[in-house]
Amino acid sequence: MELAVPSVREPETKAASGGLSPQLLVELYRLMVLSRSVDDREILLKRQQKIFFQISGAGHEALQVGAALAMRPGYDWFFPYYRDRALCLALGVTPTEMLLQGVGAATDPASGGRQMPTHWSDRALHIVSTSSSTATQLLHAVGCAEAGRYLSHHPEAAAKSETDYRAFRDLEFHGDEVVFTSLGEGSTSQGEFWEALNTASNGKLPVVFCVEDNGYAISVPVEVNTPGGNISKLVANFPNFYFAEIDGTDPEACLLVFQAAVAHCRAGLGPAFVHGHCMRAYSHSLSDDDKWYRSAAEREADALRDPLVKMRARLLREGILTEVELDAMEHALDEEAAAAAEIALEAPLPLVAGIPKHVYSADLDPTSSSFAAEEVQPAGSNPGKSSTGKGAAPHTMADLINACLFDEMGRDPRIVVYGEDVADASREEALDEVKGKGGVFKLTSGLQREYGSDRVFNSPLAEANIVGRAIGYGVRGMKPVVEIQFFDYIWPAMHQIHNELALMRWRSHGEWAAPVVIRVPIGGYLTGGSIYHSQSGESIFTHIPGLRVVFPSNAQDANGLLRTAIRCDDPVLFLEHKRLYRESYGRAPYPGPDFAIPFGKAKIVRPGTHITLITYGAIVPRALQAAERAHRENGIEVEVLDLRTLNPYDWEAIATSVRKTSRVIVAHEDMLSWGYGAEIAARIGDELFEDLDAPVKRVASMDTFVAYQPILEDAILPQPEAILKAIVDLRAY
Ligand SMILES: Cc1ncc(C[n+]2csc(CCOP(=O)(O)OP(=O)(O)O)c2C)c(N)n1
Ligand SMILES: [Mg+2]
Repeated sequence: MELAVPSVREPETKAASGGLSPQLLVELYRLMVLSRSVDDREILLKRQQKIFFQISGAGHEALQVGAALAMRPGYDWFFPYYRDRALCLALGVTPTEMLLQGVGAATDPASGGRQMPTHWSDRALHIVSTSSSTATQLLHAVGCAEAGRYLSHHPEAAAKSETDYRAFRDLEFHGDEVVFTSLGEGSTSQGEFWEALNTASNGKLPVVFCVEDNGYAISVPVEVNTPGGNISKLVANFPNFYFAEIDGTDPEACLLVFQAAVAHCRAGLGPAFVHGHCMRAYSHSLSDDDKWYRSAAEREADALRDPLVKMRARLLREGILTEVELDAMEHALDEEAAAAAEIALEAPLPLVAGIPKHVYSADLDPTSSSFAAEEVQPAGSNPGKSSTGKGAAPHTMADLINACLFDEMGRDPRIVVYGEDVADASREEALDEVKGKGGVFKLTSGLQREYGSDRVFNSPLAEANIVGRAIGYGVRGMKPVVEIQFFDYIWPAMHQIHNELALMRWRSHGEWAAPVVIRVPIGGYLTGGSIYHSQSGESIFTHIPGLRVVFPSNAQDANGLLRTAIRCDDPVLFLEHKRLYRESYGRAPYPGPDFAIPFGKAKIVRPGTHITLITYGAIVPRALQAAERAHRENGIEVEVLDLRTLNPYDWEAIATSVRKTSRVIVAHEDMLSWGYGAEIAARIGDELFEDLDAPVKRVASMDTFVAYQPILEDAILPQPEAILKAIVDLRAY
């Protein structure tokens, strides 16, 4: 039974009867029952072992249909969570599409068989791919809202370009668009929940936060997660919000409140926080049984609040539908779900050969010759706007990174730069009299002054916030180039990097991507940098499929590789060695505004015939010192290979050199065990065994953190002497 309700998305004023029109009440019920029918069908399929996981939205339907009908799919934006079946159905996802994901079909439009059921994604409807991680999506929603606002203030940014990632991005935006995001009450314990509220509140962003409070987080009751047991009380003092706490089992109350919440956001007054008390009609998932931890009395009391039971009773009580009509409607919806299941069970399964598809962009290959603009332009031909880093005089790595940011921001209005302390001054009125901060290492100096405070700004002191928001910007086609102040503090963002940023493209089967650049000062040799300002750890990130990792060793490479990172269609972790920022080693003239270096191309920084030394970053100058001494003192000719990018890395260059020398050392600053060199050494042992005359050697730091006292620091980090010793030993092997 289809009941068309043409005006369903128009704000309903209360009818004379004191409520919504009967037609709309029936439509709300239809959507709720359809959602439950699809859940019940999935549960059956799971019990028959035809699908492999099930988690339901049962008990949450009223809240969700209320939210969906207050918003505009394909116009507004949605960052839901796994319970939001009724929301997604009401937005326009079909039962068939949902069950295609259940069976893991090739034709599952949300993920091509990669994600569990209820991990929503629909490009046309603006439902952005979500993960299983609780609360990460809230920061994406915040970044998405910021991007929408930015684009409506800078419509020129929507223009396409033929030359970079923008060629593949059609940008849509509306000045009054609203972003919806939801989570369970237990997930409000996550720091990312609070980080999202902070930024939404501060920026008066049009984000509707919906807390679906069913009283439990798997087996953990609300009072354990939330002091006092009520999240509304805790968030009440955030400025600029519209707040509502409602009975989330009453679809009418929900719709009316969401209409008010959305109106607040559309009017630009700020975000909204809707806290709906719903219930769990079933256990957490089919892997759970709530009889293990809830009393019978509690479960029975909860069952009385089932929104379907209540709404059915109301439709009968008010004479809107008869028992016979309700039975017919419910039966028809059950049939609809059953028919969808039939289609899903017949659907083609994904091909094993397709597994690597969409790990990286298929549109733009950063190793391709289109990035090979290694031609250095004559100095002075591009005056640029930066006060530093231009002209023929040799410049530091810091200067040439700054120059690249200046050039690229001038070229591409989609770039925004933010992070901790990256602005010149958040209080703009001070800019007339102050020099400006521009980053703790001054790498972003002058950018705010040149490009304005909506393109270059300070983030809160929260690393997950920085990366999570960047993902929201990224899925809208913007290019955030964010800074994590020190590699040592990247860890709060690790969840966002690992589970969200790097996965967005693969898990959505190419539908969404967040080609964000994260610049990170890294490394030691600082004399006194100690434990929390000396860390390395690049192999932890090269172990993440979907993330490019770049690690330049000199000013010119840093400039060219950062340009490629910015123009590339994949997320990039751009590691900048702090010790190299202002070294006299590796300075270079300004190479021009289009100088780029493709990823995956190593550089022979010293040719040699006896030993191949593979390295990168701050070990490059140390390896060169050791190689010079080996030449002078021992007559050994070492070929030093600077990898420059770690994912992808240049296997061809490694293999060519090793075939020539038959002896190889891999040297890096990070700890020896499980370090980047372990993978390179293992692959050489595996694929070049026949070419080797000696075992592969590694030089790296000790398996400890870096200590403060310089004597300890020197002993912990690999020094040129240790590299020289390895060279001499290996030659004698
Ligand atoms: C970051 C993270 N930690 C743990 C989990 C495992 N987990 C999945 S759902 C869940 C409970 C969530 O409870 P709540 O936020 O109240 O949402 P509900 O499922 O009740 O709707 C947990 C612990 C996860 N998915 N993500
Ligand atoms: Mg819950």
